[in-house]
Amino acid sequence: MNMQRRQLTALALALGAAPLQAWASGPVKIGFLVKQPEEPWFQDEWRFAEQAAKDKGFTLVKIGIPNGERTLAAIDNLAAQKAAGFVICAPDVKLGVAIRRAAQRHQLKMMSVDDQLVDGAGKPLADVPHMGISAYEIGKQAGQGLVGEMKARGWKFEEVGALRVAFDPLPTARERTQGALDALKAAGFPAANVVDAPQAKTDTESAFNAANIAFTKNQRLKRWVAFGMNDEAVLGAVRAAEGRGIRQDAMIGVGIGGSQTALNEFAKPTPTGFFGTVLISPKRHGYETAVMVFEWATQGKVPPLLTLTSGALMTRQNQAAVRKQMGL
Ligand code: FCA
Repeated sequence: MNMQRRQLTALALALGAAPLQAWASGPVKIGFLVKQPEEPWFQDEWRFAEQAAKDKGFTLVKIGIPNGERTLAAIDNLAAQKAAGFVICAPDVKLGVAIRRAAQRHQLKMMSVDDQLVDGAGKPLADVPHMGISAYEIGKQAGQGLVGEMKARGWKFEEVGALRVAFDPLPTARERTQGALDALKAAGFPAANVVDAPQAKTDTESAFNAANIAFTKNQRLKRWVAFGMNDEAVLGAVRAAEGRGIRQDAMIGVGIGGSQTALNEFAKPTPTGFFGTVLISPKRHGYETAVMVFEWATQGKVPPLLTLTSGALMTRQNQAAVRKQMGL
């Protein structure tokens, strides 16, 4: 190789190794992809991610990804815009390998939020940094909330039905409801009174439909508690119960989330069967993940592989104090 060629080769290598960002003009772009942009939780996450973008000086690209096709298209779109990376809550965690492959192909930094991606065998993609909730613990807190209120009302466990609004294909959903169930059982609640209501999708309407079927099949029980993966699940159960004349005095629902879905219920002039929720932090999930991907792309700071966040039981009564504690 002559001198000139050697120099050219060295130059090419140096350019190839430069961060992608060197090629792009303008501020760094970070994507934030969520499966259900209409859900208040995800709107809150986006809002806090926007805050991070403002504070750190990057541009946030928000994309709703309701299905697999849209997910892969969104990643291509980010690459075409010369984004540096993205945060993702996928519509189906089993898309994990395809999503990771797409990110690698485009050399995009990627981190998952809320729902941890899995491989073909259902094993978490442990090499993809993830921030999620401590699902089982938070589920337990929901269950303990139900137990506490049943006791406060002097309900006999034997006369109460426990509706588990279930979305078992999603590991975090399964762990959350398992935690709630275990808390009920630990308090002496009879396993025979637990009724499953599997929802087809993770929205209020699907939970409503699932709960309706379960109530129809179990008309002997006149008092109910309800729990599920999020506030939307529990709200669906509460609305279905109301439709059958099971009102606030005969229903205790405790959700998970604490976003607008729950706050709207607490703001109603008369209490509904939506007794409480375990407040989790869209601020941490939105703000911190966006910053982590930004710093990874620009400073090479790799995010922790697994961050699990905690929650706090919030009711109509203590909502202001609990939200404040969580920095909301
Ligand atoms: C999942 C749920 C959301 C929220 C989030 C933390 O993605 O679908 O409702 O609970 O986890």
